[in-house]
Amino acid sequence: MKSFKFSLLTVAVAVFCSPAMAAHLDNPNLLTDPSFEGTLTFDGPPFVGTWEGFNAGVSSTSEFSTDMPRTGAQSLELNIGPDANLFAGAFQDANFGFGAAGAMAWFSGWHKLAAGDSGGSEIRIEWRDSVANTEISRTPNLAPVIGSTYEEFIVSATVPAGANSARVVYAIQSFGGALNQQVFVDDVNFNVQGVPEPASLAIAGLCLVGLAIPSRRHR
Ligand SMILES: [Ca+2]
Ligand SMILES: [Ca+2]
Repeated sequence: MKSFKFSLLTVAVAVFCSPAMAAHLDNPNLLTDPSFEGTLTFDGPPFVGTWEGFNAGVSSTSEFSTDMPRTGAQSLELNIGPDANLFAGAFQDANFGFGAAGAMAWFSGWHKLAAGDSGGSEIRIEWRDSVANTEISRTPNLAPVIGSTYEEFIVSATVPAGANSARVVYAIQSFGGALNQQVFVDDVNFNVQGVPEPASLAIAGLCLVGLAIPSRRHR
């Protein structure tokens, strides 16, 4: 009877703590305004707490628009006109603190092309030291083919030593030749495994205690 109770406890702890909490969306989202419902800024640093837009100027735009939200009232809308060497995008810095080296991190979201358009995008994480204001390294660009209905993208990476901040970047460009492209992005998420909200610390502690008890009994 005792071992049966411990089996149930083990199962309950395992289901609650391991697979579910390892999934990327179960870690707290470290981005501000992940659904692009606020205002896109073009005013330089700081880049924490708001989205910063950038574009090539002529025939290129970055904006929060109400044309194609996936959720809420707005999404990020990026446009480049029918010329080569144009670009448009947005980024935000998310600070997660020093000491996370080796932890898994994810930048995910949803995107779609305007019907009839073609071309891809460039999605990446730039790892930074926010104190020294330097870039440590960056992930290769994720360059998915985008469909005309909202699909999820995920850039997954390991936090490098020396980084305490991530600059998440979403951009479109026509450096390879003329495009006429309109892309919508919504519901983005950046999280680092093991960087919880304060409220999550109590749950993590319970998981450690729960997993420790049955393993000692089985010896
Ligand atoms: Ca939205
Ligand atoms: Ca700004």
